[in-house]
Amino acid sequence: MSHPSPKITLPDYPAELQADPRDLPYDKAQLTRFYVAMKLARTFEEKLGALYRQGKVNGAVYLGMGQEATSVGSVSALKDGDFFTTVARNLSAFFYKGIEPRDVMARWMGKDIPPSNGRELGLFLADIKNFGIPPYHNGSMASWIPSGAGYALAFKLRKQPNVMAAFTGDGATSPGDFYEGLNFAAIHKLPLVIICEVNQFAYSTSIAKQMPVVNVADRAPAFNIYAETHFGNDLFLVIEAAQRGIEHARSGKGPALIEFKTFRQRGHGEHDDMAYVPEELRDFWAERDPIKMYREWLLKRASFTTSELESTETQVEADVESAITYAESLPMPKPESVTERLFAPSPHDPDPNQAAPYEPIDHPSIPGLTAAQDKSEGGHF
Ligand SMILES: Cc1ncc(C[n+]2csc(CCOP(=O)(O)OP(=O)(O)O)c2C)c(N)n1
Ligand SMILES: [Mg+2]
Repeated sequence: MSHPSPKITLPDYPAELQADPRDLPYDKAQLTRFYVAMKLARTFEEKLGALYRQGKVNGAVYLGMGQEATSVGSVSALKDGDFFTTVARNLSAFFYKGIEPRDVMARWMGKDIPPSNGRELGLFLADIKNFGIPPYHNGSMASWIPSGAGYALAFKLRKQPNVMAAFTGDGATSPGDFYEGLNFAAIHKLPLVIICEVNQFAYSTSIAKQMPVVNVADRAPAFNIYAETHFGNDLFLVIEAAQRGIEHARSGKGPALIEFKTFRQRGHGEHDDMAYVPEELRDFWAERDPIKMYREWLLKRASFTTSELESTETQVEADVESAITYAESLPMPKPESVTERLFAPSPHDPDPNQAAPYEPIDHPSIPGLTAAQDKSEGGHF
């Protein structure tokens, strides 16, 4: 089936990073950390897509290729004790924070490791204690905005100087949860930061077909909140904008909505061939690939050498290969354990050592209908 390309207007984004290294507070180790997180996610996802096609990954696979700068730049602006929630396309944020590739790979393969023991997709990672990632939602689009507002409310009530950063897609700014959550956060001036990754599509629906405004930030006046819009493939622009939004929220002035224009380089999931995405749009964003741009900047402006970057890339590939070997070596969960650990224990759970609270009723006081009383004609409604 052919898909006629709609007429599109391409934005005027440069194909190279603009920052002057002399103005930046980052040493070589930090610049390398940004690169490793982005490159590791890209390499991992390329392999993950291949494993999916080989039938080695359970369920659907969703990738964040093309959005690495928005993820890494935004989480790099968080401080100790801040929380963040991600959706499907923020693997590079996990790697920046130090989550091990082998643990992520084992989850994608449904292996029997904690904390979920094969019970959820690799992308739904949660680890508050080590990484500040709370278990955020049930997969329903934008539900993480009201639950994010809840975490932000907890910070405020505890007088804790932290923020809750919620990554969200462009499509997720249309459902009702987005409005209710942001409205509540705005009224109570909660430290909630929405990092909106506008990757041009929600499934196969383009932005123009699901938003009556051009920018997500154009929705902000409805909540009277702070908002900015930027090109999201320039790592340093992302970092600066995220820092402003995060510090705004931290200072008690209420939520911030930081919008980054970027591109989903793959389909919604790996089952989607993205045939509906015009060639012109793909080419435009391929030239502005965030990792390609950052790599060129490191070489041209930050005095990294090709051999330094190549050895980093070799190491990244080796790390992904060992993650796969490790994940493949792990056992699958035992089938008989399928009903275990579905719910966390509650203080209201009945005590299994006590007698049942109600005895079974052997002689109910309401008698059954006699044949003459029964008008049901044998049927049931
Ligand atoms: C309430 C609800 N409706 C529909 C879906 C199915 N769904 C999952 S992701 C998605 C599109 C998300 O688009 P966007 O927010 O732009 O994020 P992206 O996938 O582009 O990162 C849809 C419609 C859902 N999860 N929840
Ligand atoms: Mg989207």
